[in-house]
Amino acid sequence: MRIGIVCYPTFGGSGVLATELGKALADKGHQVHFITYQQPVRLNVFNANIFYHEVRVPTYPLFDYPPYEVALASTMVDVIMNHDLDLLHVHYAIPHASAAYMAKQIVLNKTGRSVPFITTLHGTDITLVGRDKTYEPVVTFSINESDAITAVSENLKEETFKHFPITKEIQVITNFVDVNRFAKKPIDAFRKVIAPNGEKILLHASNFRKVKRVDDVIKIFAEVRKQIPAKLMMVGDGPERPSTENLARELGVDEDVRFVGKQEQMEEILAVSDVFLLPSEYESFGLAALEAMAAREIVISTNAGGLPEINIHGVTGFMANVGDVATMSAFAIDILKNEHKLSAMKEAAYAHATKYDITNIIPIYEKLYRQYCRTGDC
Ligand code: GMT
Repeated sequence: MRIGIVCYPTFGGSGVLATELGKALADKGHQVHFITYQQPVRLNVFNANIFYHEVRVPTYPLFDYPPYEVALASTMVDVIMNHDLDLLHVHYAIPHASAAYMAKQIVLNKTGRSVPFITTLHGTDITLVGRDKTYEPVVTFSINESDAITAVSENLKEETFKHFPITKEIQVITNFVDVNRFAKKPIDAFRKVIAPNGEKILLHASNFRKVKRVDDVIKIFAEVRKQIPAKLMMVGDGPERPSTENLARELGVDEDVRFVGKQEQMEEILAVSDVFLLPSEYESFGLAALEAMAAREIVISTNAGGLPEINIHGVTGFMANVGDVATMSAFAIDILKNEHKLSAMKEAAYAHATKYDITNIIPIYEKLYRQYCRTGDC
């Protein structure tokens, strides 16, 4: 099949997922065309089946806001027509679904061909941004106009129906992980650099937005640090980072916390860590937690959104209510003091992650594509 993938090219979960999906489809012989404003961060391999089309947004002094959605829809039209795409798969509704709708109408008008588009809902496009009444009518319309709609968790499907008048079925296709890539042997030398005296290593990775409650990560670590020699790695970057660094200083744990910024080789970092902390206000799924589990790391998270669908309390990690720092700290202290239980739970986390292995999920997307593919030979 010839598939167009539209996503955010940054470190966010939806872009990561879309890129990994495209790479896997290309490996299976499909022709994949990424349409984004930048090379996606995980699109770091050469594959003859992968094409990248940059969306350029010409500026003009009149524009306070360059019309990205228009540029995106026009690029979609160009790629559909010149590469004879069978379908478009857009990740994150805003503004990708409405741009896809526009592109579809233009191609239909020009050629009489109806090119299907599939919209995958990822999280904040529904639970945060999309619900803003400035965007809601366009979001609702373009989701309903999608030929197929998928959501990355049961929780996100429920949230979508709760907050938008959606008239179509939403298929849940969960996020996935390439277990082979993440189940790496820890590099001892690397572990020693971070924890020279054999300290336990806790990890958090996100885009440091409010919804991630990064302050809670520092507060949990400060409690753990009172009882156990430990280090904390903070991966990623975003608006909350400066205040989080301040908090680490205020709580006197800054010597043991490393803010390492955005990292491409997450698997090396995950492999040496013991506990992944994700105290988010909301996660539709929590892809970062799944990648951690695949790397044999246990997850201590909140029970918000779709997290209970992947983090099994007492098996793959532990959960508490949003903001319940005391309980999350107690879970972390308890498990880090019990080496035997920690090892067993790490294996359980890994075993659970294998259920979400990329090889199980890609065929589900291929099946969906075949249902909508315009040519009979798909
Ligand atoms: O987590 C973020 O803020 C980034 C965001 C995105 O769209 O890039 O992530 C959302 O999509 C991910 C991939 O499906 C999910 O794993 C995340 O849970 C979800 N984030 C939220 O719902 C806050």
